[in-house]
Amino acid sequence: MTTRSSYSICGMCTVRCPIQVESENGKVAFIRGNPHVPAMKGAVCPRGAAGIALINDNERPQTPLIRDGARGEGKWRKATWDEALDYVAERLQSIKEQYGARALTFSDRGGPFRDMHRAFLKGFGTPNYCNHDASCARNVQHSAISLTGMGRKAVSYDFKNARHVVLQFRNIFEAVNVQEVNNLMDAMEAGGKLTVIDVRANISAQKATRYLQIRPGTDYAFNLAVINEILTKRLYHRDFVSQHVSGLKALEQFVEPYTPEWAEAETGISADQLRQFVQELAAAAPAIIWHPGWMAARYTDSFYICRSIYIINGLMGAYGTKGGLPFVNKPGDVGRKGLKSFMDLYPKPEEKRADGVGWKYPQFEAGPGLLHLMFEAIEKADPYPVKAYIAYRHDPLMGFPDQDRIKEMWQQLEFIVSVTFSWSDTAWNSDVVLPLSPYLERESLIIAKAGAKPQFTVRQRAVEPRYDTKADWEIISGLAKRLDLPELVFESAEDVWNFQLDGTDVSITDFDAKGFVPLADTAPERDMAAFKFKTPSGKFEIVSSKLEEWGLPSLKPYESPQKPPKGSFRLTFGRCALHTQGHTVNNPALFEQMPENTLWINSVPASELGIQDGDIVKVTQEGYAETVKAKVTDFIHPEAIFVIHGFGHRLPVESRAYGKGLADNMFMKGGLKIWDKAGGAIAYQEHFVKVEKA
Ligand SMILES: Nc1nc2c(c(=O)[nH]1)N[C@H]1C(S)=C(S)[C@@H](COP(=O)(O)OP(=O)(O)OC[C@H]3O[C@@H](n4cnc5c(=O)[nH]c(N)nc54)[C@H](O)[C@@H]3O)O[C@H]1N2
Ligand SMILES: Nc1nc2c(c(=O)[nH]1)N[C@H]1C(S)=C(S)[C@@H](COP(=O)(O)OP(=O)(O)OC[C@H]3O[C@@H](n4cnc5c(=O)[nH]c(N)nc54)[C@H](O)[C@@H]3O)O[C@H]1N2
Ligand code: SF4
Ligand SMILES: [Mo]
Repeated sequence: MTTRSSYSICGMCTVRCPIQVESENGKVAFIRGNPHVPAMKGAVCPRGAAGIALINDNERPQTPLIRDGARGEGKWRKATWDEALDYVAERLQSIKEQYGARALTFSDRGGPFRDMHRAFLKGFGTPNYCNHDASCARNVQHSAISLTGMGRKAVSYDFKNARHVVLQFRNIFEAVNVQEVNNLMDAMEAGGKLTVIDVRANISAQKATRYLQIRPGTDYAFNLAVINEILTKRLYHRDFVSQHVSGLKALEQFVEPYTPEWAEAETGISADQLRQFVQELAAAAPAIIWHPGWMAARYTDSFYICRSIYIINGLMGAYGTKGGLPFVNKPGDVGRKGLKSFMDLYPKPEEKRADGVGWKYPQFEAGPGLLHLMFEAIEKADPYPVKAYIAYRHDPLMGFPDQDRIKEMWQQLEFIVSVTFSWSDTAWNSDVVLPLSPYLERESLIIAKAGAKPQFTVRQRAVEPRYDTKADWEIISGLAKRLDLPELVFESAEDVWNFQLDGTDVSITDFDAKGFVPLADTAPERDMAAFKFKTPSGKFEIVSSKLEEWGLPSLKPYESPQKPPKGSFRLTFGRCALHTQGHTVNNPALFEQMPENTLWINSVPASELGIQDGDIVKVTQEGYAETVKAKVTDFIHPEAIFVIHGFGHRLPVESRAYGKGLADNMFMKGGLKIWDKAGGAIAYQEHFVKVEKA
């Protein structure tokens, strides 16, 4: 028997936990958390363990496929890699000749593995790279920038040493990050407090020291009243605020009307509870973390909710603090060189982005654009025609609202390619499917991880591909070779890694010991007294000159959300520990553990509608209907219903997932137009649905 142990990075979700993989005779035998990373405690989550089932899934694309029938009809011709890559390169080249390089757009799942494919786009000559983030954390990112001049990942969360953690639309025990969960549990064992503010009592709420059930859409009201209480009782961190915060006076004036009593009527959370909570929070400060949210693409005021959260962290002095939000270090911060970037091989394309981001919308970061605006540009050929689209590890037909509208917009695309390891609605509606090897069967680029001690980490290939699939670098190399970009053509993963490590004093054998290479022995101390935020004033800017310049208020008055009409509910959604987004429902192991979602509905409206726990209910919106099993509970706000996202698959190739559960994304008609104009993200929870007994 040949056994092998390799270090890898889990790819079942975007947390990307460090793992160690044991294989026997070329098959994966065991996956554990990387034992050299203490906070992993040797564990992976249930999805991480299902990486083996992903390999064994015979219902994933197994060879390159070229569309034979109409788009979406599901008629495919199997192709060799040479044939498929020749075909893709030829189509991209001819579109480039006819419309220019800018006629190619591309979206991916964000994250650290993008350097090579973004370089490919730059080399090709298009500015139109997008990521998924308009459907996820864009509001968090833009709100962080507006206050600190730095992105959301410039700080980390020191859960282990926190004395009070607040989760507001953040369900850490189900939307899992293994290290964060372990650290938070350690903190709670040491007496740290956890407050959960949510529309329903999720698993995090069940573990919390305090659960505050909030009326959906009113989080901003609650937070403004918290700020009011902090300021009127002078509970803020004097040193931090006097040294680093500007705009306190304006904030004081602004929150004056937003008293705890006022908020009670909006949110349903009593003024007493709010006051007690704020007292406790202030007592634990500065070792507090009020998490700014992750999937914060929910309301048209989500950007301002995120800002209010960051402001509270600032008032509590949590920035740069142990047990709070310490700043992370990059290789340069510890005197080391970062990875050599493929992106630097090519000049920046001069064209403006088709989605208007960075020029028509100067308030948004141009880098990843906004995909919903890109789709609009595609449909209208405004400001110019965009004719080819590569969806790379991305399923916008499930991840963005109003699938029918998107398909209509895509009719203007002459060519759609999907690069994926599982079937998805997007792959099904593409012209070519290029099957990516699952993460245990492929290497990836080395990544630089910022942190207290920055490090380089590698994903090694644990086993050879079971089917005719390829690694990212192989696919990009294959296209680069055909499109005259020789700098991006590599013969082996080692060559790719050696390119990246060039000049860093790290060599690829240095990863053999632990799977990662720390770039510093100790975390450097940061002198907070001398610290400058990256805003124009160097302060944490509550009043942002930049926002005002763009015509956006720094402090936006609260607007009460619409109440659902009788018999209707606000559609809310989220994640569970057993699935990742839309792509694991058909995974044999995870499907078995959770084959369908249920619809959470409060027992009072349920009884008015004659709905009992376990009944099948019909959910409708503008003539569209699906059925699903009801979970009748007291633990959800009566105005909301809730489902786990990712279910309701309708692809015949996915025999297990087919027809199981409800697809929340199908109940968001017109949703591409409903987005947060200050934060950029889609507002997914501004939709109402009718529920009745089926
Ligand atoms: N297991 C698992 N883990 C994951 C993922 C996964 O798919 N599965 N995906 C990863 C990704 S991409 C992301 S973005 C993160 C998401 O991580 P989170 O944002 O933490 O996860 P969600 O479950 O989307 O939402 C959190 C909570 O928001 C609540 N909520 C809904 N509406 C409101 C509201 O109006 N107010 C308040 N206060 N709460 C509300 C929901 O009930 C839910 O409990 O998870 C990551 N981790
Ligand atoms: N209605 C509604 N819409 C939502 C959400 C919601 O809760 N409700 N959630 C939003 C959120 S938070 C996000 S992040 C987006 C997610 O939207 P997507 O990013 O589209 O979600 P995934 O299902 O993770 O899609 C990734 C695709 O990439 C493929 N893939 C290939 N290789 C890999 C790999 O190594 N790792 C992973 N993970 N995938 C790979 C998968 O097979 C899958 O088809 O959707 C958003 N949209
Ligand atoms: S949280 Fe789970 S699925 Fe996500 S990367 Fe970590 S082990 Fe994998
Ligand atoms: Mo996300």
